[in-house]
Amino acid sequence: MKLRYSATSPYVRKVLATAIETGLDGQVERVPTDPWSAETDLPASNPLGKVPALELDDGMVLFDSPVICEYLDSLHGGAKLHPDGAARWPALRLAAIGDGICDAAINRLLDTRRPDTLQSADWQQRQKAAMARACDLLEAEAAALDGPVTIGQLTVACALGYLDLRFDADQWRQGRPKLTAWFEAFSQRPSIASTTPPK
Ligand SMILES: N[C@@H](CCC(=O)N[C@@H](CS)C(=O)NCC(=O)O)C(=O)O
Repeated sequence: MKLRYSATSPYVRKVLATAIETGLDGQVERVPTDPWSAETDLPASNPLGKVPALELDDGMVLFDSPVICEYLDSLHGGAKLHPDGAARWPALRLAAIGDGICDAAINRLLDTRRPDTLQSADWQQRQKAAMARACDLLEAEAAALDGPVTIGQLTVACALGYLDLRFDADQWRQGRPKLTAWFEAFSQRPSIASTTPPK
C-alpha cells in the first residue's frame, strides 16, 4: 500500500497513527505529496486533490481519512479502533468532533493565506468559534476520552496537535484542564509521539 502523505496534515497523521496502532505501519509505504503544488500528480489518484490517499496493491485508491482508517482497521485481528456495539457511536462521534476541528482550522488557515482584500474576518471568526466550541465540548465530556483507544481519541489527539501547530496563539489549553491533562498523557503513545508534525 502507498500512502500519499504530507507531514503537516492532521488527517494524514491520523492515518499514520492508525497504521501504527494496528501494527500495519511496515506495510504502508509513504509517498511525500504536496497537494498544493501545481505539478502534483495527486489528482490522478484522488480526483479531489487531497491527502491522504491510500493506493492499494490492486490499483484501487481510497480517500478521505475516515475511510482509510476504517480500511486499515479491517486488516488486522487485534482490538478494533472502530468498535462494534454500544461503543461504536461514541467513538465515531469523537472522531467527527476531531475531524470537524481540523476542517474548521483549515478553512480558517486557508482564508488567512488569501490576499488581504479577499480575506473575511467574519469567516475566520466563524471557524475560530466552531473550534472553540468543539474544544469546550471535549472538556465537558473529557471522561469519554478515557478507556480503550479508538479512532475517536486518535482523531482528537491529531486535531489538538494541529491546533498547536497552526493556532498556538488560540491557547486551546486555557480553561480546559481536563482536556489538557488527557492530551499530555495520550501524546505519550508511540502512535502519537512518533507522528508529531514538524514545526
Ligand atoms: N476530509 C478529508 C480532508 C483532507 C484534506 O483536506 N487534506 C488537505 C491537507 S490537510 C489537502 O490535501 N488539501 C488540498 C486541497 O484542499 O486542495 C480527509 O479526511 O481526508
